Amino acid sequence: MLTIAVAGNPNTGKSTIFNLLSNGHAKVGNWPGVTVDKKIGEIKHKSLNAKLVDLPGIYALDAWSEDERVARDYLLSGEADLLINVLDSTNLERNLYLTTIFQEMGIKMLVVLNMIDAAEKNKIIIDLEKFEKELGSPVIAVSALRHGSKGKIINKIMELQNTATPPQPPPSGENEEIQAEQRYKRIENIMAASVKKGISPYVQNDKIDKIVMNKYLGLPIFLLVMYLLFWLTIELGGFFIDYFDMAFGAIFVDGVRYVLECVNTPEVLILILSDGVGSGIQALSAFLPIIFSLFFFMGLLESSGYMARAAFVMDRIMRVMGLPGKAFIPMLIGFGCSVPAIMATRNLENKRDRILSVFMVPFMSCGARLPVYILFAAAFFPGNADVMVFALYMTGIVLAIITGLLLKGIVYKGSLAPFIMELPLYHRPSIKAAALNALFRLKAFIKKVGKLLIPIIAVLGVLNAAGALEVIGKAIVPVFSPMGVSSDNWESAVALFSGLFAKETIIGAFSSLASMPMQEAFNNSSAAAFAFLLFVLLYVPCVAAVSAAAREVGFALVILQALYSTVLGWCLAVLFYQLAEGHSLPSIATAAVLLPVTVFAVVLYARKSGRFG
Ligand SMILES: Nc1nc2c(ncn2[C@@H]2O[C@H](COP(=O)(O)OP(=O)(O)OP(=O)(O)O)[C@@H](O)[C@H]2O)c(=O)[nH]1
Ligand SMILES: [Mg+2]
Repeated sequence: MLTIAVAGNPNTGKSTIFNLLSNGHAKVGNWPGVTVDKKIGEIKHKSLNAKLVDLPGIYALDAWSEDERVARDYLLSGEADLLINVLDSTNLERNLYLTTIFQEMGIKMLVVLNMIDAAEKNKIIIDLEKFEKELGSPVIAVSALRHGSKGKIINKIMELQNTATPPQPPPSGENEEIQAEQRYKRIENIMAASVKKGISPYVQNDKIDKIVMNKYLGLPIFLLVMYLLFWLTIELGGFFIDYFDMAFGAIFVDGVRYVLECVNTPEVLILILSDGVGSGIQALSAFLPIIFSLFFFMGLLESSGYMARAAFVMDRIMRVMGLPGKAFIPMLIGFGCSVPAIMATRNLENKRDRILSVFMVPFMSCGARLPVYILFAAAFFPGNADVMVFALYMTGIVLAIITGLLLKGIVYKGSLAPFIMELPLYHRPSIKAAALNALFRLKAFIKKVGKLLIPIIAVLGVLNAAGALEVIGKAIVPVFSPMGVSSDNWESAVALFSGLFAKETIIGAFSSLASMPMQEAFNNSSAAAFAFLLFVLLYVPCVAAVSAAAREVGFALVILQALYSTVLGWCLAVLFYQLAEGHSLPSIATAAVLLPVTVFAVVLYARKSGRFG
């Protein structure tokens, strides 16, 4: 089968074209470094049947970071029969450098001038015929977002299948510097012959950037954007919660019970299926609108071009503390899900920065935790639920930064890699694309939760019916009593345990087990509820995140991270609850002692095992 690789500079629309050609769902976002691993798809169109490979963006063939290495190694392996070299039409001069290198490699290539819509908008005029002639490779111009581009690219691929591309003779210069100069000279000629420069698209950007990246306004604007993101998510998602709750309750609790009663099912089974699994599903249904709106608004934000600016703004602050600003992009992605966020750390050049990030990312509240917050906040803090949720998000960010500082200050001394990132052009986000993407991610969410939650709740239901769960729950609940979980609220302890598999199961497990509403279970104590949420925010990330992190930095470090975050979560939840309730200094003292002791132990272990360096 024909193998086609999509390659080019970062953020030129490679993954968008990959998705277009293969009906795929590769992650797309408007900043360099979105794709960090190669992704494989298939083109099935009329008579064309080919394997399609999406690669991380690169500027040249020298690789600095993990993702660049993936792209370079693949291209050098010679596995691809044809290369689709994607260029950003508004930035041809820069993008063509890689094209000249590809030509020298002698690989068959189709040059796709993408984002032609943006070029047109900025009055950049490209004479395609001349361009193609000067360059000496087949060229087409498209906008991946416009209708009809798929057919255009595929037709061209089919045309090319039977033609040979003569390799461009490599530059004759004896060292790299001279070779680079020769390439730039060629590019200059191509540009002069075929491209009329319009208004620089960067002028408009600069105006916006002067404000959003302003020394003083940058941070408040970033916080405002974050607040807006969650406020919109809560408003839109929250609006539908009750409808989903009612509809799913009618089907999965009452409906299931009715059907089972009709066929004379034993009461125990009805209890497990309708009150157990059914109410678990009902509780989770409340998540669907929230998850959808979170993904939707995150999608809009990710395609706008603001993420890279936020990283710059945060870089200034983090750099003062010795933390890399580039690590902030994985943290932002972590608001969606920790797994892709942990993967995104591959974009960092420094191994040490990557380890720091893997410790920091899980403190970002992921999409699975948000609904837990919202449901609790709605029950305990009606009226200012959004403020409470925002407070949790901020706590996460602050703790992530403190964690970075701790590691940085004690274990990972050393200088920072400079923060170099091309600022993308702002794009007007496409509502349709964001909605489709959110829908796709929602489906994945339902699949994952369905696979995990239903069996977990069923097992819990059986254990519960046998009376075993209460015994186990009551045995572990004392661990949580200092943070306000009373001994008759053992269901919460069990729910926390089930949250290890996926944090969204916390609510599902709780509702399927608990015989009373949330408020009663927590004795109407909002302090206890908030402490509980703090613990949910901080304790061990879910299995998926843990295993993703293990793949990136190894098992030992991940166990350390899990221990650290759980102990930290426990201490803070206890500290908060005790302070808020204004009693029992001993517990506060215990927490205050435990915290540094843990940190010390972590550091000691790290030093001794010599794993960091
Ligand atoms: N205006 C416009 N935007 C586009 C076009 N193609 C892609 N985009 C947007 O450009 C941004 C980058 O697209 P991606 O497909 O993620 O780019 P990529 O080349 O895969 O980027 P990396 O994986 O980071 O190297 C996204 O916000 C896309 O929606 C286009 O033809 N016109
Ligand atoms: Mg990509």
